[in-house]
Amino acid sequence: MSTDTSATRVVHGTCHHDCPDSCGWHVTVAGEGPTEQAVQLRGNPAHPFSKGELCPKVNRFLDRVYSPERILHPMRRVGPKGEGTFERISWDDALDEIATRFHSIIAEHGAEAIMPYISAGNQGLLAIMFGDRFWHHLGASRVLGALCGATAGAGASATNGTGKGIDPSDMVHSRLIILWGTNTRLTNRHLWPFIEEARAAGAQVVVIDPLRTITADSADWFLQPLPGTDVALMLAMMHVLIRDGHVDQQWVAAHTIGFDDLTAHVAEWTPARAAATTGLAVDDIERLATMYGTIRPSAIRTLIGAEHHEHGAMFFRTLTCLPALVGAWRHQGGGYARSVGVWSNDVMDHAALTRPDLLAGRSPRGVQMVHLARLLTGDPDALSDGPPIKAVCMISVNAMVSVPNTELLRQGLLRDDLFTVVHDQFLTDTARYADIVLPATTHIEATDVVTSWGHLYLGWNEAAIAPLGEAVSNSELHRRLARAMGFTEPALFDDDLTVLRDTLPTIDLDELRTDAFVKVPYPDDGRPFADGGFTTPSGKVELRCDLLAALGQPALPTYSAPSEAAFAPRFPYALMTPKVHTRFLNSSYSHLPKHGPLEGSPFVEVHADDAAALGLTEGATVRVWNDRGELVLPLRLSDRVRPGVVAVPWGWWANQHPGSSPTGPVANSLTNDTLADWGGGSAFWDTQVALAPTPTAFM
Ligand SMILES: Nc1nc2c(c(=O)[nH]1)N[C@H]1C(S)=C(S)[C@@H](COP(=O)(O)OP(=O)(O)OC[C@H]3O[C@@H](n4cnc5c(=O)[nH]c(N)nc54)[C@H](O)[C@@H]3O)O[C@H]1N2
Ligand SMILES: Nc1nc2c(c(=O)[nH]1)N[C@H]1C(S)=C(S)[C@@H](COP(=O)(O)OP(=O)(O)OC[C@H]3O[C@@H](n4cnc5c(=O)[nH]c(N)nc54)[C@H](O)[C@@H]3O)O[C@H]1N2
Ligand code: SF4
Ligand SMILES: [Mo]
Repeated sequence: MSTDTSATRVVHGTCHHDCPDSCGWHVTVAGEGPTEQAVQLRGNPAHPFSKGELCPKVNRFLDRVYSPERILHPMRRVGPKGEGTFERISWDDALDEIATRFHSIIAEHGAEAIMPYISAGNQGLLAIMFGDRFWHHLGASRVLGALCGATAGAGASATNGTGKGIDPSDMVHSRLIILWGTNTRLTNRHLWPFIEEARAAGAQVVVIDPLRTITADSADWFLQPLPGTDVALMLAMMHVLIRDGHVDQQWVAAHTIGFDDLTAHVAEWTPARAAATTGLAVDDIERLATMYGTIRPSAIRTLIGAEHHEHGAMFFRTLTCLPALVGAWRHQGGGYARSVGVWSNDVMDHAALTRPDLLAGRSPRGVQMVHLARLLTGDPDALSDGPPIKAVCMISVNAMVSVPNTELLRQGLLRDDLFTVVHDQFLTDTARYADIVLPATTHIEATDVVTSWGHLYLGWNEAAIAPLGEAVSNSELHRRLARAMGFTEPALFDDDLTVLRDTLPTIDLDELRTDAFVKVPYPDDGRPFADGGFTTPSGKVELRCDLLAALGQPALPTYSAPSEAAFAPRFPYALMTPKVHTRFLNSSYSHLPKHGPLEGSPFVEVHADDAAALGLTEGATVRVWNDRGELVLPLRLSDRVRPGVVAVPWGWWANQHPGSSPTGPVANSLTNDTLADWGGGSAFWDTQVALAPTPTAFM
């Protein structure tokens, strides 16, 4: 757990950010009691995946911990919502006020009028899930779906019955690696050395992305389809694989259902047809399919970005059919590599952590996480049954930056009759709208276990220092809320170590605490599905999925254009709002002085042809708008986007936009909050906008 020298001690930790790499770290702490200070935070060289390296965000993590901007005590809002004026109050007063409001809301509207809103700002098991116990016991609205990951998992599960894929680091054995809708070098940087290792052994690396990312720049071959059109490309690949005899007939016969239906279905998906839909060249589609049909082992790697579409689940459902057709699962380094968090589920007793039994037979109504803006503004389609939302408790989320349709969300958060609680480390754009702001610990101030979605190691995180000020961890917050509400159910008050022991019954926590990480079970030969073993109703890869048909979705992989395309006559440009900054992790860091300013400031990337057609030049001030919102940004001429596609980097808070204020618009002011086809994600990147010059000048 820690190594002591006379002056300092070194404590094991694991990064908590919503990042696939879950790096191991060491915190060096000097002093005791009032003089205690974390003096260094460095990568743990023994960590098998991150190998001692962190990243440009977390190399300066202590700037975050000791930032003068940290919220260190509870606060009550004293000015108008959004203005950001608060007074310091005691924890007792804060909890009293919350409990009083919750009790009166429950008496008048029922507990479903209260909504927890917990995202993955801290991915520790306790941080993200222990609170479920409290919300279950309260009978609050159940939050369905997620801002991240739910659609991808649901799409892959339709085909395979499970979200499981191969261990991404096994791609060292691959000879063809297709990075499909993932920006590895930025978002999953510690995987890149494994890819380079494969490449040194002869692997070819193909990137498929509507944006020419830094990963695309490092690929052997880059394909740039129009956003949201990949399913057409996949169907044409299937067409070529079948036409040219590249299907592994033996594997398909043994481990799939629906091949004949699929064959008939993709007959019309010629490369020429897919070329017209995707904007790719026919020859490139043929070449990609032939490579995929002939090179072994082949791995398709994807992560999250491609799910942010109305047909995001269909992307993942269709993609997972490809390795089955060519029998890619036969080989180590063959198959499909996505989030591997599902492997950790095998060692986790999820029910022991979240205690659904505390619902005590009730089944509170479900509300969609990505529909926060619609829920808070009483949209009857989003809130079809039950009471209006009267209170929201936001934990580990900066919704005003991260959730789609920000301007509608602002209207919701401005409601006088909405009681908003925010628990965070900083006065985020979201916290400004809170009635009560509560101080959160950083990850070096709380013990937890972090499961990873990028590698197979569980990581221990030991509290290295005592909480600063009056900050509390997410688990302690929920214990305090339970006490303030007058609840007596013992499970709401379990201490952290008890909860972790119950959650990870097969893991020796003392050993984990000493070693810092432990690998979750995974087949030794690295071929989890070589001989089938899928968990669909048929036990096979479902090329035809009758469960989907029962949900009203096509049983066979099917391309559909997004509904947002109907706005193209008024809003002709497709808008991407991606993660592009090496010093940002989602909405975190852009406000810190050694992070945000070093990344410049927001801009809109436009292809030279589009800029010329609009009469715009580099640095021009551009209005970017649609019916949801409007941004005014400097134009950057870019060959990273195709004509017809524009990009605004995401992660900036409002006041970092040129000429803006803390209550100004952000990238998500423009984005689409349509629910994905299934799984409960958002169609962030099916967003159409218009562009025009504007006379506004920036200082
Ligand atoms: N336009 C656009 N929008 C997007 C995306 C995109 O690519 N483009 N990406 C989407 C994706 S994939 C995701 S995951 C979401 C992420 O959206 P968020 O979940 O909002 O992002 P984070 O910045 O990771 O974390 C949010 C907050 O958690 C706080 N925090 C950190 N640790 C703790 C803790 O221990 N306790 C508490 N209470 N708070 C803590 C941080 O200070 C931060 O303010 O955004 C989504 N939104
Ligand atoms: N530096 C840094 N690292 C991060 C984060 C961060 O904010 N900053 N965020 C973390 C989080 S929360 C997550 S979820 C992961 C995400 O990890 P990734 O999924 O790798 O990253 P994204 O940038 O969300 O999306 C990947 C790519 O998908 C592309 N894409 C979008 N739509 C389509 C499409 O229709 N077709 C295809 N082929 N590609 C498409 C985008 O252009 C983008 O380049 O990254 C994590 N790592
Ligand atoms: S943000 Fe990601 S890459 Fe950076 S230290 Fe954390 S887990 Fe590692
Ligand atoms: Mo994410």
